[in-house]
Amino acid sequence: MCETCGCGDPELVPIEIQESILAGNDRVAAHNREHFAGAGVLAINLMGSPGSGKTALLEATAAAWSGKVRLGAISGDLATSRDADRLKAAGIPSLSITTGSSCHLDAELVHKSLHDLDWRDLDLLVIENVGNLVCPAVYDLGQAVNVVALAVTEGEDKPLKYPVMFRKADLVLLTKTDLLPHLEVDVSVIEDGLARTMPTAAMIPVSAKTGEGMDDWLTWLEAQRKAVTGAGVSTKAAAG
Ligand SMILES: Nc1nc2c(ncn2[C@@H]2O[C@H](COP(=O)(O)OP(=O)(O)OP(=O)(O)O)[C@@H](O)[C@H]2O)c(=O)[nH]1
Ligand SMILES: [Zn+2]
Ligand SMILES: [Zn+2]
Ligand SMILES: [Zn+2]
Repeated sequence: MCETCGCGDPELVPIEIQESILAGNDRVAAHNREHFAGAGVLAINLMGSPGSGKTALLEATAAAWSGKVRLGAISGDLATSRDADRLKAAGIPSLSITTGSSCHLDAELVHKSLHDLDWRDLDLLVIENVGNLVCPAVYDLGQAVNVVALAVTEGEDKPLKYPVMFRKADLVLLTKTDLLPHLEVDVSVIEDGLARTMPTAAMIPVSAKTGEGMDDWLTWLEAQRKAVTGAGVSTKAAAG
C-alpha cells in the first residue's frame, strides 16, 4: 500500500519513523500555511472516498461562481491528470500531483506544486486529495479547513467506520443527493454518525447534478474566507 506512511502498519514503518515523518510534514505544512495566509488565499483540503464526487463538486462550484471568485485547484491522483484536466476544462486553473503509489498528498508535494501555479492571485485554493478515507486526514497540508465529500451511496455507517477522517472534518458535504429517491438511505443515521465523530457537526447536502445545496456551500465558503482573511471572497476578482 502506502510506501510513505505504511498506512499505520508499525511492521511496515516503525512508529518512531512514522512520528518523525509526521513531524517533518507538520513543519512544511506550517510553512505552506504561512504562504497562504500571507497571500490571503483560503486553502481547503477536500477529501473523501474514490468517486465520492469531489471533482464534480468543484466543476459545479466553478459554474455557480463563474467570474465572481478566483478559484484554483491542485488535484492529487495516483496515476493520471484526469481531474486537473476536467477542472481546467471547467475554467479552474489547476495542477495535477501524481503520487504514484502513495495514497495521500503531503505538505512537501503541495509546496513543490505551488511553484507551478499562480496561486497568489486566487481567493480560494482547493486541494483535492487522493480518494481515500484514511491517510489524507493524517497529513496536514497547510490548509485552513478540511472538507469531506461523503456520497449518499457510500453507506450510512461510514462516519463511525472511518472516524479518523471525520474527526478532522470542518464540514461534510453529503454528495449526490439526487440519488436519494433510488436508495434506502436514512440521512438521519449519517447525521448521527457525524455528531459522534466531528468536533462540531456540520453537514451540507449537495448535488452537483441538480445544483441542490450549492447556495449553502457557497455561503459556507464565503464565511470561511471572511474568518481566515477578514475579507469577502470577491476581493481579488473585483480588483482585477
Ligand atoms: N448522480 C450524481 N452523480 C454524481 C454526482 N457527483 C458526481 N457524480 C458521479 O460520480 C462519479 C464520480 O465523480 P467524481 O467527481 O469523479 O468523483 P471524485 O471524488 O472526484 O473521484 P476521485 O477523484 O477518483 O476520487 C462520476 O461518475 C460522476 O458523474 C452527483 O451529484 N449526482
Ligand atoms: Zn498513506
Ligand atoms: Zn515556501
Ligand atoms: Zn476527483
